[in-house]
Amino acid sequence: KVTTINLDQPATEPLSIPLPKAKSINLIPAPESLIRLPGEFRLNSGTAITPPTDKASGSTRWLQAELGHLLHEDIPIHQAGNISYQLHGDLADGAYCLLVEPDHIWLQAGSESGFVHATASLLQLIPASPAHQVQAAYMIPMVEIQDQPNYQYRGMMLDCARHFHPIRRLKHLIDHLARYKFNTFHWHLTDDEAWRIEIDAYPDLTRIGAWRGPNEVIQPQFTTISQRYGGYYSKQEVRDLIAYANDRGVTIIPEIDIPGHCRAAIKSLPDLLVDPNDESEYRSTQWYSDNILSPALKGTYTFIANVLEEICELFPAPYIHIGCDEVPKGAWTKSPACQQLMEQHGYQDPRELQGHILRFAEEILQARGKRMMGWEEAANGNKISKDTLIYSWQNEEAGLICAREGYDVIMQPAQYTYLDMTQGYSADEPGSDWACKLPLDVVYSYKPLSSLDVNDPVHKKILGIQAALWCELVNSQSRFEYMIYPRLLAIAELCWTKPEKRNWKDFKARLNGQLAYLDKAGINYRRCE
Ligand code: TNX
Repeated sequence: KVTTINLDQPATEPLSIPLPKAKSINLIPAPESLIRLPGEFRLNSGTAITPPTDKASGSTRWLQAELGHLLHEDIPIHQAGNISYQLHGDLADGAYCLLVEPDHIWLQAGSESGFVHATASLLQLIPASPAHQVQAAYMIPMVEIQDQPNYQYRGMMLDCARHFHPIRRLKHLIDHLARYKFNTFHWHLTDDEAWRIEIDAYPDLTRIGAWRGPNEVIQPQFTTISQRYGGYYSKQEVRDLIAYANDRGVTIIPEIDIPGHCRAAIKSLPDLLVDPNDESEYRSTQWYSDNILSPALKGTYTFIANVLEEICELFPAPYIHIGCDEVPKGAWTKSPACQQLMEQHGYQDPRELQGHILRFAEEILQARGKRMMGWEEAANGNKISKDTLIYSWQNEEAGLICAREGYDVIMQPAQYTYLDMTQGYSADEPGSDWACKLPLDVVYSYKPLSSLDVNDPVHKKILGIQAALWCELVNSQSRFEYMIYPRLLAIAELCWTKPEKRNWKDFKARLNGQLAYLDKAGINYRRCE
């Protein structure tokens, strides 16, 4: 069919589709300042981006992908475009201005991250249309926004070991992390139940360790899995995900959890990792009795060095997380080789052996120019340097103690940020509750560091806040979404917005606007009362 276009007539949108009006502005996290002006910018097939500065090239790709998705056509880049990224050297790292005028949108920043944040705000200003409906135009309200983050580190940890999350799901999550101005994805890649990352030196780690069942006993229900299932990430998939996240301003930090939570590695490489003379008896929190690496085995150090070497090479992030949570009492107590190692170094307590392993890992990472990160237990035993960054998870106080000792700290207190905790009070509400029950309003009620005096120098040691989804009980896309949304949005605001600007009622009102978007995206978020 040939269509004749009358060039004398201005292009119009098809009349049958009503134009959605720009309504209230529902940004999450709340920006520092926002002025609404009368007027609107019409986003349609005439929209184009002017050639961006270097620092905005990732943001531009992200914006093109999102707008292309909304309009079902490619957004070109040319000199006469009506969306422009402008470099403003005086804007601090992460800060941005967003100006929407009727005929032009300006995104201004002095840093890559600032451009990403401006893009995130712009995307949130686009009104959500009904699910699966492509519109010919979207009306973006005329605004002037000036904004900057409260915390420099804004993260989410995802456990991909207990259950495997396919790359598609991770990309979708990263889209949302970026949309809500998170800048870090902490990727928990290994645990007792599985090992999820390809390591060239040890193909058995994924050939054996990436698969669960049958007849495997999983905790805490002691149920049996009848089918073999699982999966792992190839190095090529990882590189691709890193690039994808990088365009969206999200750094990916890998976690290889040692010396506890190592059952999958030990079962995969028994010749290397099993000390046949170790008769120690222990039960981990998750009830395993065979999941701790031995500090007295040469193989342990070969393993750590080889794995970390490949991880350092694969991930450009300046940090590598080595776990170090939950090594149970009793480990290493009945091993002649561990006994000997303790005597050799004058250690009084078997738990010092953990520091021994960590110090080795830290040296490897430092030699490759990386900073080590670990859970709060990594600070026990005083063997590692203060250069290691600590994540506190049991409560905020544990993190404050580490900060006072001189560590930089990320706060991830289970009582407020654990998305695996149940979000309601009825018995059929999914999730666990060992730390608390965690409905949305409790998440939002978290007042980080409120126990500290405003002038306490410890404030400077707290780099940020992180949400965490542990996945013992999360084995499907729909459960994954249900546990994450909308609580992630509350944590986004705790990370970004200054405390004096946070207000629960106001947040709830803005959340309604975001829920319309989540509906459109087909996300199975938990409905709020
Ligand atoms: C504690 S938080 C763990 C995880 C569990 C989680 C369940 C932390 C460092 N370790 O191994 O999955 O609780 O909520």
